[in-house]
Amino acid sequence: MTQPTRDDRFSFGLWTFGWQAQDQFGRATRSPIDTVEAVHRLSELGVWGMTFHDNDLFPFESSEAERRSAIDRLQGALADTGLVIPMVTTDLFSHPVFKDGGFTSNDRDVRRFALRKVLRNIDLAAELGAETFVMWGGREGSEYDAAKDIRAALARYREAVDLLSEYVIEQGYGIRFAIEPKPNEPRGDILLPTVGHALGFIETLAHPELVGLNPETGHEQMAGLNYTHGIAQALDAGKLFHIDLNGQRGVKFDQDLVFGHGDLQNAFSLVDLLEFGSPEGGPTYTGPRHFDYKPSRTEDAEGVWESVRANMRMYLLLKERAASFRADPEVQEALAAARVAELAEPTLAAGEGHRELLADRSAFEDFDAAAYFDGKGFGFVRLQQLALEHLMGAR
Ligand code: ASC
Ligand code: MN
Ligand code: MN
Ligand code: MN
Repeated sequence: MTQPTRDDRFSFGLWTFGWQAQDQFGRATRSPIDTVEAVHRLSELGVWGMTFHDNDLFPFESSEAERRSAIDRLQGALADTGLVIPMVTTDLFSHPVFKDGGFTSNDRDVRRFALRKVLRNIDLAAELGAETFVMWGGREGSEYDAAKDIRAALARYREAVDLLSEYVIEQGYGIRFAIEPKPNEPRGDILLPTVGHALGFIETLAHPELVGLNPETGHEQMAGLNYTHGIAQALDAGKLFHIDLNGQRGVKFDQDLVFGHGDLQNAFSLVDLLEFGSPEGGPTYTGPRHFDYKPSRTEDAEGVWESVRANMRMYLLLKERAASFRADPEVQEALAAARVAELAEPTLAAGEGHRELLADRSAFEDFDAAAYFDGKGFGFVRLQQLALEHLMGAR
């Protein structure tokens, strides 16, 4: 079960294993990886899909012929291996032109250029059969409050997403958009910093049905937030269109570690939610299991592929651990004692409204609130201990 297959729907960004490990303080430690070789390698490892930013596949400065030849080479490799391209995204952050953002640069000419770059890339996404188009606005933000009119920036963001939505509708593309929140880095403060901010923004759009989320594990955790909670709220809103799995250890720079190599407990609860969280104990999310991580700068070429394997193995191991947790009779008993399922029961009885509730003396006048002092504990610690024992393989 811990051997990945296509049915697991694992996908990787071309920029992940392809990262040459240049950072703020040091130059690259690895050679570039050829895209065609990478597709073959991924396929051998049991990977199902690959994703990319336009400029992961061909440089910003490419001529039309160079761009086409990169796309053709990729399509050849896809045809040879059966790998698919479930998601495409646009690089609106690397080139100097985007230093103050793409959709929300103060410079209107840059905003118009950014829109044209994305429209062109949407055509490519459609050509390759991608169903999801991710928008990570890494440069959409500011360092200085006086330098950015945030309300105007949000209006321009909305104008951009509305235009792109109209475009996919008019072209008849089967593409949906997924906004990826991140609180900071590379900007001091990034717009739409968390799942919650992005959910609020989506409701202001002209076509909210076409726009959902691509939450990344580490990005929520950089804000000190519980990623599993964020994913649950995205599911509640019907907005989990795509997912970026990786690892992060606390509130610090974006680590992009292997999935599970950061907050392991949170990774466990996440996999449990995705795979077994429906009321019937089945999956809550059936889209790609996409890894957006970076092989650490210390790794050489073999280490890179080892880290690709590690992401999938962590996911499958956590899926196994979550299944064993759920199957354990002692856990079921602890869940019942903790009354976890009781929360699914509506607070009001069928047909009951405020009048009936006000008339129910047992709900207030006769309710024994004092019983909760020195009694009526929930037993959550015992449940957590059992969860960790399963996570550790001790049960
Ligand atoms: C993306 C995405 C990110 C960023 C980052 C680029 O498309 O999901 O988190 O770009 O990986 O380095
Ligand atoms: Mn990240
Ligand atoms: Mn990401
Ligand atoms: Mn990333």
